[in-house]
Amino acid sequence: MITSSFKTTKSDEIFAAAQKLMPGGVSSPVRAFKSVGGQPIVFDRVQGAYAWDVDGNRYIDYIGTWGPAICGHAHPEVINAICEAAQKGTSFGAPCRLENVLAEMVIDAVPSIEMVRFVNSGTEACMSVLRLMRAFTGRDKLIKFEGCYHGHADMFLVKAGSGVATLGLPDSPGVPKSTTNNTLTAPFNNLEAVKALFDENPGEIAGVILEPVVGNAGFIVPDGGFLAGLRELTRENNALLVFDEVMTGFRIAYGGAQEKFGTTPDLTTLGKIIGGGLPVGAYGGRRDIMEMVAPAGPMYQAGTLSGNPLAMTAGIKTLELLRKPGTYEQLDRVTKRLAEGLLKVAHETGHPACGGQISGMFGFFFNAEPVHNYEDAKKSDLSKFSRFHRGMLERGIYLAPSQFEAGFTSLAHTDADVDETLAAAREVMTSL
Ligand code: HOZ
Repeated sequence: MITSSFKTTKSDEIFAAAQKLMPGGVSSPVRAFKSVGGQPIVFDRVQGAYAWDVDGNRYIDYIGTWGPAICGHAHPEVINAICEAAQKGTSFGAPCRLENVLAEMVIDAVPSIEMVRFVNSGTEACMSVLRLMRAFTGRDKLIKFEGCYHGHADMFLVKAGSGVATLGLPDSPGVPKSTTNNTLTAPFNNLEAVKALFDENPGEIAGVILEPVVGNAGFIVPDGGFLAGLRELTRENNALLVFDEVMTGFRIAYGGAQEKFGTTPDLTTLGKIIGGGLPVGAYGGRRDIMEMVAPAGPMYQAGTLSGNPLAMTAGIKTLELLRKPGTYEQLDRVTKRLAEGLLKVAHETGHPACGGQISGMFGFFFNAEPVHNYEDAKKSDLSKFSRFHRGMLERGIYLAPSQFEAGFTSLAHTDADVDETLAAAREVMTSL
């Protein structure tokens, strides 16, 4: 039931003021709720599996700040560690022991990573890794997949997912053709299309970058053999394979998609969870490639706040919590109940739907046929999704405000939270 206390007066006031101060009233587009309609709600605080807005409404949060909050929001051990670290300063702009600690944890966990460079966001990690791919191979072209999102650097804004898919702007004005001429695209899960691109551009392609499990076109899993097939094709063509694990890293397994699916890329990008809720990104991989990065090698990339002690601390504490036995089993169990429950409710209330989950990452489309790529994802009933989203919001369930974003759970989500969510979903779907 919609609670009679569901009011958004303060959120509406704050958002109206924000629209005069910031483009679209936000600091990042998807959160403006443009594709689902209605006003976004303005958060006041978060804790565990929950978020509270400025009007006092409580939500079960399935975004988790877009992935980082895997241990639950504001985990006391993470917050205490950050507060303690802050006493010694927030940024050094000089080497710091904590960088070694987090680097070792990342190298131990992620199969492809022998050396790592910390940056400040997933976007920064992906734009840097592309420079490295080009520097190492001496080639300019790259292959990306339709609907995959690798941040907002110019050369990736071609048939991109996430916010640009949400707003129907898969390319962007302001990106010169000269920067995207070398960006080749293929449909996700289509090895033949990738092979054709290699055949048409012999000796010119630096590598292939992908989200091994797509989270920015909704949630799309790789078909059996797709990742291994890409590994083979890139090897045959002396090109690099890069997994963008900004979303999947430490989320679908401690070692990410590469551990889960047993395919090891040459390079990997990370973000979100490794910053424990503070801004961090990273790229890493084979030692011989990483040694090209300055000052070890000639490929330049730098950052004043990179490796800062606060972000390193939050990342270290988060990974310490995650590597305790049973965490991924718990995430998987709770999220499976949620994803299977949503599908069951949809089918029982007469709505074609498909979806799935891996560990604490899930997705759901109003689409009868399974989704293998971005074209399939676009066939979801987007108007129905918008109404579903609003109905869930009014019942205290905070879902990603876009069909083209994955959902995330945390170690703080309980069976009771899932039961409450499914009861709300049944009510909303019955009324659609
Ligand atoms: N682009 C991110 C989601 N895939 C973040 C969106 C936001 O923070 O608004």
